[in-house]
Amino acid sequence: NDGYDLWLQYNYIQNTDLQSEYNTLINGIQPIGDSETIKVAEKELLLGLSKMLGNDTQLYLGNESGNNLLYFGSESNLDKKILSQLKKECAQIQKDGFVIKQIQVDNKNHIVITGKTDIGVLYGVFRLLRELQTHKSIKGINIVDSPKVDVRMLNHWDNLDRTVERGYAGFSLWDWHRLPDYIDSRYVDYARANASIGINGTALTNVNANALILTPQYLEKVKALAAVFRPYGLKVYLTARFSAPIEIGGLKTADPLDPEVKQWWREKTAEIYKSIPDFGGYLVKANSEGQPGPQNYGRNHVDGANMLADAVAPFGGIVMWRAFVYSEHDPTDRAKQAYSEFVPYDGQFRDNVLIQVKNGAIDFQPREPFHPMFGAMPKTPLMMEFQITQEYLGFSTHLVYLPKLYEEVFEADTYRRGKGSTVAKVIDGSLHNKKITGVAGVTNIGNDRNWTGHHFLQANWYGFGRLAWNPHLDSKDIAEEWIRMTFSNNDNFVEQIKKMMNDSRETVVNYMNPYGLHHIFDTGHHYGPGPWVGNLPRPEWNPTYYHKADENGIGFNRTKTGSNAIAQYAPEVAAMYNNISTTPEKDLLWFHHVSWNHKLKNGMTLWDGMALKYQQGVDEVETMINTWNSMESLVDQQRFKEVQMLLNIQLKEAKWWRDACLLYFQQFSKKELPEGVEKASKTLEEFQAMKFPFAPGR
Ligand code: BDP
Repeated sequence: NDGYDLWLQYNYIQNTDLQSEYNTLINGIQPIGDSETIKVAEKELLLGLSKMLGNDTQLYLGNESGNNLLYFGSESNLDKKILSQLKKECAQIQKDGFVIKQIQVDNKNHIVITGKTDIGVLYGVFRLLRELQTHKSIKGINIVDSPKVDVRMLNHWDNLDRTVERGYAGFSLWDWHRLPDYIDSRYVDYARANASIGINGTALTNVNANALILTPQYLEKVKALAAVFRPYGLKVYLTARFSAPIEIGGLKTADPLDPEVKQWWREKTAEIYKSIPDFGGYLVKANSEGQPGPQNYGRNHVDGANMLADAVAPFGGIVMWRAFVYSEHDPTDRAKQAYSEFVPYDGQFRDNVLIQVKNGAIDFQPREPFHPMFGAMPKTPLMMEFQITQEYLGFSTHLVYLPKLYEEVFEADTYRRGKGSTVAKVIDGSLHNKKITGVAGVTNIGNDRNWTGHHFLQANWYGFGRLAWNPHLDSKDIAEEWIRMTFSNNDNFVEQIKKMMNDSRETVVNYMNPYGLHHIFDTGHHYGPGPWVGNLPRPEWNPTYYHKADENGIGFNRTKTGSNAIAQYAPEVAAMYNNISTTPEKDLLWFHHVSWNHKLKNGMTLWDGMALKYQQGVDEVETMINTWNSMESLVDQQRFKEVQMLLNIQLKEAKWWRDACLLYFQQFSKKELPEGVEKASKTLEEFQAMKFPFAPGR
């Protein structure tokens, strides 16, 4: 098993009770409607049922008895007799939601999957297949579910030359050179996988955009991809390079208030919609890290975003304008910049603009407090941006179950409308009654055979999709679903692997960035530790800027006596973070510069506690290895071996992090390592001399 089939393994069900239950209750399938979407739903059912139940697909097509049929089709196509039994459930679903219900018609038992749209039906089909894959009983089944978020999308940071920025699973899936004529079957499997978890959008190109994607030559290729994705409910979005009117349009300016520029974008957009009528819209990185934007012309984010929003509005499109900005001219604290630049514009963006905000204020660190913008713009839809690819989490080598991180962010309380104003409620729109909502994930997918470079990191794609569908889900439950579908339904395996996945996020924090440390990665590629780096041209690119270690202590003072970044949070949250004794220790060094002798809650000094956290991280990777090794008999050889090798690399690298960081910080603390922390295997100088000119992902 090379992992290509992801969580859609559809393994044969050995359990005879379940076999007979499923075989009794699903005797044949009956599509209702003939759209492309209903056709792919039928195909998926035939594949899943025949593999799991060991039957010939023909069996499902020629059911003569008319009993125990599985009907699937949208409400408007259902027979009145059937529909009358689903009234209550159908009233509860919204948008692309679905109902799966066992009913009786004319004394015959049937299961019906329906929704308002055929896409909803397809989601229901995948849900039923999941019930079987995870060995749930379907007797009397009655499931009603709807997505809580409108736009659930992947962001590919894929370049036109097929390299992937921050990609660690091979090259881009999009074979631009051979498109549009050559359709890789993988495009279909990509769409299936996304539909199976409710993802309904994909931005194909890097946010550090190339204007060429908007030329006719490339749009024809995009059109071909959109055609493959359409039946699966997956809309295509593109990144819009702000200076495109100059680069490919021959204009002298890209000033968003210039009539010719506006006209150019209107025409370009109309051209796109002509060939891709369901095109989703634009994702834009502007005036960030050297990307062009409205500020180049003395304009602001509102001018830029609204200009594009007006171009897509006639077609129902949206603009996702990213808030990842930090200017080199603001000397105080990078963590404050996005908030300062965007919050004053609340209420000024068009209705079809979403501001896409990273989960934390710096940059996808192993742990960050939630971004202060969440909840702070009541009149503007804010879209969540998570990173699924592990730029700062050991690339695709380290086993880190990210839904745990996503859940922590969603559960954080902004207090913007009193206690219980969680980030999840900001994102699902319920806190401020938003008309449009979204969640984006920077994908970890490439053309590696197993898609994500590490079998376990498929779970991050899966879990991202599940949480985008419903940000209130429990990450442990998601892990369990994924394990059962991807590996095994063996209860012991499920329990132990679930625990391993669940703990893995805290483990990486422990061996990389304990107690709120952040951005101490080596330069550029971000592979491995580089806390010593302090000579880069922009201050906020340097790890030393973030940890501020000196003989007095370590950490970034963001309280009132420091950068006062805490003031960007609601008063309750600000007060909590301003005070060292109420700041959760996991965020300690994010908000405070703390003495090496500071007493932690466990009675240890900060230095001892920190050193022991690094050690704990290493020990936990050893535990992961032991857990995995004990599961050998329950996993196919290929996946077992590949995961085992990766875990061994993870252990090596966890030790590297521990040793390099502790040796470096020890120069300032001037203290011995506490008992229990292993001695470093190299000197600090040796660690500092390690260079990785060809580290992937840049
Ligand atoms: C940083 C990455 C960089 C991205 C940037 C972004 O290092 O490659 O272009 O974020 O999100 O995390 O725009």
